[in-house]
Amino acid sequence: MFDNLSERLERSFKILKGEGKITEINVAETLKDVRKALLDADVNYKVAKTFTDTVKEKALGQNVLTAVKPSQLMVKIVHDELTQLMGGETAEIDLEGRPAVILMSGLQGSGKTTFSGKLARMLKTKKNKKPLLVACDVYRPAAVEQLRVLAEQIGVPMYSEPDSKNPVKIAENAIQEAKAKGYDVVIVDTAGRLAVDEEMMNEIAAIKKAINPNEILFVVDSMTGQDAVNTAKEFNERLDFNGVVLTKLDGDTRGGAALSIRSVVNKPIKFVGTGEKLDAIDQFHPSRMSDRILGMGDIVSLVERAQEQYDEEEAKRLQKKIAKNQFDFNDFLSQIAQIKKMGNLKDLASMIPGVGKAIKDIDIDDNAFKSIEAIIYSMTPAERSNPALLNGSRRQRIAKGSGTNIQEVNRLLKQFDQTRKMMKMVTGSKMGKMMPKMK
Ligand SMILES: Nc1nc2c(ncn2[C@@H]2O[C@H](COP(=O)(O)OP(=O)(O)O)[C@@H](O)[C@H]2O)c(=O)[nH]1
Ligand SMILES: [Mg+2]
Repeated sequence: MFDNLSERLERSFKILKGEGKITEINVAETLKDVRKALLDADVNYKVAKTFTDTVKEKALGQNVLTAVKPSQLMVKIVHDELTQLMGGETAEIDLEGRPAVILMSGLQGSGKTTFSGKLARMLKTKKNKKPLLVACDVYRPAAVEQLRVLAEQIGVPMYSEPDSKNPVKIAENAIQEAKAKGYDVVIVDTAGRLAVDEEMMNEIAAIKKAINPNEILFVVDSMTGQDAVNTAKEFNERLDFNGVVLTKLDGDTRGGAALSIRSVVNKPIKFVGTGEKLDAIDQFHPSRMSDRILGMGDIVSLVERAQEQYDEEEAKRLQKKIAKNQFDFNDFLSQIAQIKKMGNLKDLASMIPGVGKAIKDIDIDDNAFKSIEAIIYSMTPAERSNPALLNGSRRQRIAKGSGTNIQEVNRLLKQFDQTRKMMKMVTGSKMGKMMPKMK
């Protein structure tokens, strides 16, 4: 996501490269480019104009006081303004009350049901909550079934009333059930229509009135660009929702919705969805998002995700082995398993500054590890724990057994050797403790 916008912005800043200072003229030129980049990314026209006006004012105002290069200064100002544009601070959701009630709203296909499942999972695993999922989409039996499957996957109970056609009543009953059984967050999934219509609005407004939720989240598909902003406006006028969930940011969305919604409806983006899997949910952090847009990567999110997935015990065990230089191929295998657990590799790699663009057109997936795994599996247990045994004839045998060739085996052994050396070097450093490096 945002690849195009990132590239365009980077090019705009180049105008200032080599310029000794910021002037009316070079700023105007840069910002004309920035504005075009924003418009092409589907940012609302007014939002783009206000944005560049503010940046201009700040850039010209700061010039006298600072010693940094104009291009660096511009990146900093644009970064800070993008962050402001997206709301500045991270917005939390309100989970007060027993139970706290969260109501989903949005068009059909925006990702409400999927997000309900993701949120329930996140609250359960990260906040130690006991959520109850509620199926209020009474028009499509398949929708209830979809929620049931998600609920089962994450081990969270679901409330539904197969014979009822009254979503208001279902929502009310679900809250009674939650009170009786001690669930502390009730997540109400509702029906959507393909376009905003009166009936849908009346229905969700009636649910709102009946259950008085802590949070109404408006779920919107970021791929719909300007339409996302318009739909947000209509829902907000009617429901006065509390926050926005931007889904499908993993697709090739141009990013305009993420950049415009906050300032058009004046409601914060609280979460983003970045995939179909249930762990593809991130809290929205405006500052990190601008890091990402400006190609600074998103190291903090990367580290957080790695921390979440990385097995502490396993890490400690590895630490010890590395320190004693006993890291072997069994450990290498378990490293690979850990990395695979962290999810889509390309997605992870793209959060590292500078890497995102470089790997844009390269396919990385779990298959990247296939031949490595095949080679290691073809080793005997003795060879795995003592790589020094691997002489020429053993290497030949392994190449044959794994369906690779001797070059690949040699390459892996060399990489393994380097990894070992590198690991020894980073041992003790913070990053090394958390996520031992692997090639
Ligand atoms: N790639 C991607 N697909 C998503 C995401 N969120 C939802 N989807 C998909 O979008 C489709 C519609 O989602 P659904 O939750 O059924 O939408 P609803 O009609 O609003 O309940 C499904 O195929 C989901 O798998 C996301 O963040 N990324
Ligand atoms: Mg649904």
